[in-house]
Amino acid sequence: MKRLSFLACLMVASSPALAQSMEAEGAQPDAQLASQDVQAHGHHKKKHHKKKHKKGSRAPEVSGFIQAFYRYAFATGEDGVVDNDNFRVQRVRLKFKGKVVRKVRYVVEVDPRAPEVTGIMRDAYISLHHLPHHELRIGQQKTQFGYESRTSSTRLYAVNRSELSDALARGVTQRDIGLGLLGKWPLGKGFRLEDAITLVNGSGMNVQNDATDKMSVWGRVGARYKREDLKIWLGFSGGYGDYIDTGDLDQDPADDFRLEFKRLGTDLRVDHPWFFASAELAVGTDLAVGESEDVSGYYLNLVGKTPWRVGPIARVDTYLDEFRRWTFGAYYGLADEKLRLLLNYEYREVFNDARGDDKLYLWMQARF
Ligand SMILES: [Ca+2]
Ligand SMILES: [Ca+2]
Ligand SMILES: [Ca+2]
Repeated sequence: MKRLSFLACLMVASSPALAQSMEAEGAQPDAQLASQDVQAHGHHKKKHHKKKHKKGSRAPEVSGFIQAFYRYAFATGEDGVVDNDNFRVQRVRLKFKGKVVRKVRYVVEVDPRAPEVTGIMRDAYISLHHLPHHELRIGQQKTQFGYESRTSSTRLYAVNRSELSDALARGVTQRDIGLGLLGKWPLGKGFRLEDAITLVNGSGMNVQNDATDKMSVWGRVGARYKREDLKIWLGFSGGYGDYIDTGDLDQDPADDFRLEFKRLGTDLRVDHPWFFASAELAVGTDLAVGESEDVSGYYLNLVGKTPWRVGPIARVDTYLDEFRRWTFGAYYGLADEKLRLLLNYEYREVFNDARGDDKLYLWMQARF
């Protein structure tokens, strides 16, 4: 123990500047909040248990959330068939993160509710903070494209992610295995440059072998402007890679085929004391069995703010001309709050080329 602390002293003494920049900025809003909480709680005990606290700083920080909803389906479609109303635990996450040694941290996140074993492990990466303003992630992580797909569901105002997020802003799954380099550069005068790139297998979350001989690349470059209570983000994203599409028969490899994709996207976000607005557009091509198909989609999302932490929600999201959904409703609790409620009515104007069954959601989230 003595030897360890001696070594630590030596390391810190030999690079005071590095030691100061040790607490690199968390790349995820969630991570920031969680560490702020821990710091706030830890503060009171600091004086009395200084030694204990120091030792405990290597202990994992545990956080997580539960999201549950009640859903009612309306028979507004033309097929005369409608889903039963149901209760659902939409997501449960347990997150462990912490420091290994100086400038080396880790994140492990699990979803114990996942119906399939390949859905249980979510984030699982080691992060290195040796480069200025950057974090290098090694392991399973979200691929970087656009705004919504990179963002934790805990911060969104819709029960269901946009079709753009699900169908255009990612490969097989939202997370994949590989390398990620994520940076935030303060430029002065309220501007910040944001850059992020991920190089992954492309075969999907928790798939340890790559089914194709190509890696997939997802990246985004953008800027944030901040003045008093106003924040504006603008970003441009791209994606390129391939994967094995399982075709119509999920369990039968006979109809599997290789799909090569290209994506370009832009995202705009405004956060103001009176409202939050976000919009994304993504276009691209899918190339499979010698045929090329153009794909595109967009969403516009507007959230009103009031002094009572409640407000209205409106969103439209599309995919080609085969999908158009309007989401109207209300919320209690802003994006970073622990207790949040959502009321979402989904008017499924076009769902698989036809009028869909509308859905009503009453949703609740507790974060801990
Ligand atoms: Ca129906
Ligand atoms: Ca691949
Ligand atoms: Ca198949």
